[in-house]
Amino acid sequence: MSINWQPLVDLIGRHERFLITSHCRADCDAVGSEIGLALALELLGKHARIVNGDALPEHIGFMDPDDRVGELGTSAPLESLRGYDALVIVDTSAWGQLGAMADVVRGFAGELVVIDHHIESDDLNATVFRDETAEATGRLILQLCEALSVEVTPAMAAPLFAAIATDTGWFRFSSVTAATFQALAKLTDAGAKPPALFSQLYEQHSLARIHLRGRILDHVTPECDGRLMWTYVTMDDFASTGANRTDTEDAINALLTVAGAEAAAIFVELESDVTKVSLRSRSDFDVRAVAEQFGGGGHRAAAGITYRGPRDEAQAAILDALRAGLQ
Ligand SMILES: [Mn+2]
Repeated sequence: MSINWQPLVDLIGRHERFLITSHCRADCDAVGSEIGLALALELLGKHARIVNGDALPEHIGFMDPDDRVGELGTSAPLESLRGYDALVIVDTSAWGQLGAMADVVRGFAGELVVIDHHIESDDLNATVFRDETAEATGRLILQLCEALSVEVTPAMAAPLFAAIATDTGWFRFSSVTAATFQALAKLTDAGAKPPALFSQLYEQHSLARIHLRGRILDHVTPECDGRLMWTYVTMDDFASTGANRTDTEDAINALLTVAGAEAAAIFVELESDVTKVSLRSRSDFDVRAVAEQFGGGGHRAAAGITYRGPRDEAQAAILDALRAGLQ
């Protein structure tokens, strides 16, 4: 599927002042798409401003070296958002993900545009440019640049490369196609530096995170003849390593590197009676179905549960459901 960009090219030609936003808890695809689009509009002589509903997460601050991403209510007061001709929403089409920007979108008097690659979508009353087959919104912004005949600068190439790199897990997800690498080749030609971006994205962890990872790996236990791998983190693991909650992110994927593992689970003890559970599958096994039994949700291959109860209770109940599902 490919998008006909001409209506957006025409819309951009008609207007001068553009607001750009994305989902809260921005990731590299969100902010990379915002910055790439803002710089493209500026090369066309337009005014572009990025405002999100919350602050840019600290760990991706490197994506915004010129401090372009504003936060509604702090660096971007509500009254300063008047007088824009168009508001472009990138990398989401969900009211619930816009945070405080949802009210700005609802009350916006100018043209509303969505550029997105997600299947799940609300009607934002916008002109929508969507390609669910695209691995990242960043690649759609690159397509738009081509439609606009804007030459990609190094300042655009780096965030767009990071956008595609992170939404594909550094080019290893099933969403990756030849078009992914064609886009990456263009961005590398335009000045993106893959080794430096890899280091910024994946090699900036704290020592505490590595120590926590050690605990997590030490606790890995096989079930169902090795088809299921599970592990846990206790409040004491956090305290004794000095790691924080976000340091458990991505750890579960290490469990799926064991040969024969089809599914994985991690039980994170946040409080004595709150356990955060993440589930992954790399087979046909549907972990969302298990998550939904406990009030959680997600996707077939990645799902989560916030379990109101002690960790041992969560483990007993959810491991039972996983064993039953893997029979
Ligand atoms: Mn995305």
